Amino acid sequence: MRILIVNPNTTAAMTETIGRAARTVAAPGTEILAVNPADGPVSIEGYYDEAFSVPGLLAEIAKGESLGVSAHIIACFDDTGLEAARSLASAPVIGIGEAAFHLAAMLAHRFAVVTTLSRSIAAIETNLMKYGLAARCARVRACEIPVLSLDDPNSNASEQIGAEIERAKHDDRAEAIVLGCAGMAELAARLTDKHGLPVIDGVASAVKLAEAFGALGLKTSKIGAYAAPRPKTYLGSFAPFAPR
Ligand code: 5HY
Repeated sequence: MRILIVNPNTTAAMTETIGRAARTVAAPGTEILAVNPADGPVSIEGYYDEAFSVPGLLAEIAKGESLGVSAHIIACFDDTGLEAARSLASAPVIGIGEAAFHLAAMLAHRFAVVTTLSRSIAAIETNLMKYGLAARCARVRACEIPVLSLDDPNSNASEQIGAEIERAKHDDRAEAIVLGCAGMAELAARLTDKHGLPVIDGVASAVKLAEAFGALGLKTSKIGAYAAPRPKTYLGSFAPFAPR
């Protein structure tokens, strides 16, 4: 099967990290296509960045559909543009945030999230409510490292995230941790070993869920919320996005 993973920000180095993490867990015979839009924010930190990442994301999803991929993954922890992508695509669309939340809820009574900046917390809390999992998440924490500083050796990211993990264990009674950024994907195994609880990365979670949907022959329901958009005219620079 072939899985398209879209990093909705425009930083190619982060897309490579995401692709590497996905290929590490992909089953033999699963091909990973990791892409990012050419236009849009270099990182997504809050609602404004998120809004400007969605058109580029949807353009990549449309390309994946024309390639006939078996599934799409949105590799931004805010699950940016998830519902629009599900309306556009026939193949399943998995957000790394939703994927990680569900795995955490099946491994622990209470979990916590450690994301990048505090400004990203609100969107994650809103998604937890939307997915019906807010009651299982003790707290969404931030390590206060900007998205593009995660792979800077001087950012001390692993230690900073680790400190929040220890606070979540002791103060929030968290029994599992969800890493709240696609750029943290390669830290999960080391943090699990170091902190003695499941530390879950959404990229790997989404890849295995995509494979499961493929194996089960399950696709997005197109008879309700995610029905194809009604054909209509879009004016101006968005004309190419018009539903036909
Ligand atoms: C992400 N931003 O996974 C989110 C994480 C965040 O560019 N990729 C980004 O901090 O909201």
